[in-house]
Amino acid sequence: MTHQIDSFEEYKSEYAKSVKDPKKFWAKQAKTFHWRKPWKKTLDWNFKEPKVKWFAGGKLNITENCLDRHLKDRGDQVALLWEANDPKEASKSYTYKELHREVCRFANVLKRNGAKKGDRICLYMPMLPELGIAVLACARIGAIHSVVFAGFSANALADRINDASCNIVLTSDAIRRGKKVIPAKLVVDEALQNCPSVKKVIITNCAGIEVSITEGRDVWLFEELKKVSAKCPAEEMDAEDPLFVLYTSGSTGKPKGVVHTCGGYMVYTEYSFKNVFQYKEGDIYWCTADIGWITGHSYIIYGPLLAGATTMMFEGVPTYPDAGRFWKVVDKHKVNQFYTAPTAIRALMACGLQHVKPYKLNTLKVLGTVGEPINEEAWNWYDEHIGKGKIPIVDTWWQTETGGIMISALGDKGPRKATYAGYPLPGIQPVLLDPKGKLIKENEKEGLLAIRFPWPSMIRTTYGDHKRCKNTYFSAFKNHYFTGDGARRDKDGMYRIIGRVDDVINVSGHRIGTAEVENAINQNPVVVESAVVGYPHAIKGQGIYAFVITAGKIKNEEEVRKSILATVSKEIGKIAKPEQIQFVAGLPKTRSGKIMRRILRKIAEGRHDQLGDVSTLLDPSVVEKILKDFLKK
Ligand code: 7RM
Repeated sequence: MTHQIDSFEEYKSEYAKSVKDPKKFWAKQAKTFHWRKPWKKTLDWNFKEPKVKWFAGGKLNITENCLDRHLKDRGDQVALLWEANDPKEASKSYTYKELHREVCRFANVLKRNGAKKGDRICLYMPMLPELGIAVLACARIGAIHSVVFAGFSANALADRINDASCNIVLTSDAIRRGKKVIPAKLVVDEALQNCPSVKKVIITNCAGIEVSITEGRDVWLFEELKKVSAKCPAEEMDAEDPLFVLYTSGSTGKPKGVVHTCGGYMVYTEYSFKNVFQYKEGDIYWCTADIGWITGHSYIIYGPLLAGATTMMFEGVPTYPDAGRFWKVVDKHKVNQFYTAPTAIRALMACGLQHVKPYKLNTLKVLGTVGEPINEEAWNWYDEHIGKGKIPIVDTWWQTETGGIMISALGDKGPRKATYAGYPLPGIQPVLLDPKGKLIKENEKEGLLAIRFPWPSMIRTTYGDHKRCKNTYFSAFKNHYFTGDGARRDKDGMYRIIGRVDDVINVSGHRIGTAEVENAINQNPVVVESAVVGYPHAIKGQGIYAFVITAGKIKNEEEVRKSILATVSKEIGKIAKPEQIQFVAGLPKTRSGKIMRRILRKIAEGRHDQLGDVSTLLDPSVVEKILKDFLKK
C-alpha cells in the first residue's frame, strides 16, 4: 500500500521530496502494487508533443490490484455497498470475494459477446452495482471503457459511441431517479440507428419495464450470466495501455475523449484517495457522484478499491423521498467519509434544517466537495450542520484530465480555510501564470492555473486526435499543462480556485461548453444564430443564458422557447437546457465577426456598469437594445 501522510509536517517533507526527485517518489509508491513485470523507465516525458509515459514496460492489470490482491487479507470485507433509489428497497453489499467473482463473470459475458483487449465498450447505465462491476469487467479483459452519463440524449450518446467506434454497448431497461423511470434502452435504440460499429447490446434489468429486442444484437445480462464461469484470468496490460476514455466538454462544440492509462492512473488514484480522505481500515466511504463522471471513476471505483476500502454507490438523488435522504443514508450505513458537490449542498441547504435535524451524523470523520468552487455560505452550512463544526472539509480541485485530486487538504492534516482548496498534493506542481505566460512568483496574487511537471494520472491524449490534446492543454503556455481555470494564491501559498477562464460553464458541477449548447440551439429551425454564456445561479453555481436570433418576428415567444429547450434536450440532454433565453435582433460582434461573449456575460450577470468599451463593435447599438430587453424581463 502507498504511504499515508499523518501530519502537516510530514506533508511538507513528502511534498519537498516529491518535487526534488519525482521519479524516486512515484517509483516508491508504485512498487507497493502488484506488477506482473517491473517497469523499465519510471518517467519519459515532454509537454511539447505531448508525450507522457509513467512506468512504461511495466505489466499489470488494474483489477488484480483492485480485487485479487485483497482476497487473502480482506476477502470477506465489504468492498462495494449499494443503496437503492427507493429507500424501501434493500441495500446490497459485495465482499471482495463476491465482487471479484461478479467481475470475472461479467468479464466472461463480455468475451462471449466478442469483446477483446483494446476494444471500446460504451456504458450507458444507471448507478446499479452492475455499472461498477461492468467498468471493472472491461478493465479485466483490457477493453477500454467509455462511460457515458445516462442523462445524455440519444444524439449525444451516438456522437460518443461513434467517436470511439465502440463495438459493444452496456445498458439497462431503465433508469430510476427519484420518482422518475427513464427508459434508457429506448435512448440506446435511437442512438444505435446511427452507430454502425455497435455489434452487441447487453441489457441489465433495472426497473422491469418492457424493451424492444433486436435479435442477434441485444442480449439480457441475466441470461448471459447463466452461461459463463466465474473464472477469468486478467489480461496483461502495459502501464501505458489505455484504461478508459471519458468524454468531457471544452471550448469547442465537440466533446473530447480524455484518455487515461493503466499504471499511472492506478498509482495516483489510490494514493490520493487514501491521503485526501484519510481512509482508515474499517471505514465506510461514500462518494455521491455518478460513475458517468470522472469523480465516480476515480473515487467510487478505482481509488477506493485499490486501497481495499469499503465504497458505497447510491442509485438515487439527494431530494428523494425528501431532502434528508443523504443524511438518512449516512446514519444507516455509518458513513465515515462523505464526498459530494457544492450544488447538492446548496440545494439541501435551501430545503431547510428540518431535514438534517433528525439525524445523528456522528460517524462522519471527513467531508469532501468537488466539481465547482464552493461559496462561503455553503461551506459554512456544511461545516456547521453536517460536520457539527468538528471535522475537516476537503475541497478537492481536479479535472477529468487530471485523473485524480490535485489540490486539497489531506483530511485534518493541515490548516483549513473556507473556500480554499489548499495545497497541492505531493507530486503536483501548480503555478500561476499571467496571460502572457509569465510566472507569478509572489503570493496574494491571481493568475491562470497551470501545472509544470507531469503526474502519474494525467491525460495522455484525446481519443483519435492527439493534436487536439496538444492544442487544448499544452499550447497556451510552453512546457505547461494549462487547466483552463483561474486561481488565487494567498499569503500562505494556499490556492483558491476562481473558476473557468474559457468558454466552459459549470452547471451543478457538470461541465458544459458554450459552443456545444449554441450548436444544439442552432439546430432549431427557427433559430438563425445564438450566443451562450454562464451567469451566477444560487443553487447550480452557474446557469445557462442564451441570446437567440430567430428568423423573422415570432408570434408566441413561450412556444419558441419551449421548442428551443426541446431541441437542446434532444441534441445534448436535459442538463444543458438554458435557464434563460432572450430573443435578440443582433449580437455584439467585432468587425471580424467574432461574438463578444464578454459583453453578453456582463449583461447576463447584471454587471451593467462593467460592459467596457463597445466602440470597436461592428454595431454598438445592439448592446443597448439587448440591455433594454434584459431589464424589461
Ligand atoms: C472533478 C471534476 C473540472 C472543472 C475544473 C474546475 C471545476 C472542480 C473544483 C472546481 C473549484 C473545486 N472534473 N472544479 N473541482 N472548481 N473548486 N474543488 O469536476 O472535468 O468535470 O470539471 O471543475 O473549473 O476545471 S470535471
